[in-house]
Amino acid sequence: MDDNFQRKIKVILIGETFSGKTALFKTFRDGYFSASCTTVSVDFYSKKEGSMYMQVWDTAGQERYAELMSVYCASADAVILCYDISSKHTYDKLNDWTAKCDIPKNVVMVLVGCKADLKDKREVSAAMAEEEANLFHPSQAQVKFFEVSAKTGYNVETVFEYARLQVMKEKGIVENEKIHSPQCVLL
Ligand SMILES: Nc1nc2c(ncn2[C@@H]2O[C@H](COP(=O)(O)OP(=O)(O)OP(=O)(O)O)[C@@H](O)[C@H]2O)c(=O)[nH]1
Ligand SMILES: [Mg+2]
Repeated sequence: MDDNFQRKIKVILIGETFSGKTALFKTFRDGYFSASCTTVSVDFYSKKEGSMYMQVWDTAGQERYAELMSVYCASADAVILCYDISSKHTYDKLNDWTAKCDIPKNVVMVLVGCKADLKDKREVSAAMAEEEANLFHPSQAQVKFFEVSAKTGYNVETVFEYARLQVMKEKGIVENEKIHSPQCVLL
């Protein structure tokens, strides 16, 4: 393989405003939780993972940016669909977001209940989200469900690692190219 060639995985975060997308994005990027303001349009982050670049797009959840979502999602390898476990409203809006986004049929999708630390304010049960997760996929393919907390770091790495490995699996990409090397056979 050409050493200069780097494969890229595009992961996009979508969901209602205030659901916790930017906090999740920033905890993954920085390794710690910090205050976030509402996102304007989109933000990017690229991280090298093994032989790949994972490009994470943090989109704006405000209605006024909705028109751009189809453009952002068109080339997505993975979509992380976010809601806030303490806000039923953000869960109920998920279908609107998937409809607006024109998500590729073969996308890897992950359903993420953000702010898992706010258990005492919970409005969405994990059991319901897990049961309904596949319904959000454009081809009703499997949608893995996680609850995460950007504040405590709970499951943050797990979500992105799952998305990365699942995309690699779907695309038939092997992490270590040496696996393709011919075996040396001693005769
Ligand atoms: N307790 C707690 N608060 C969180 C967590 N994640 C985000 N928040 C808070 O929830 C609010 C909204 O978070 P954002 O990440 O900015 O939400 P967003 O989905 O990016 O919103 P838009 O950019 O408007 O689409 C902020 O006040 C965050 O500090 C979390 O894991 N736990
Ligand atoms: Mg944001």
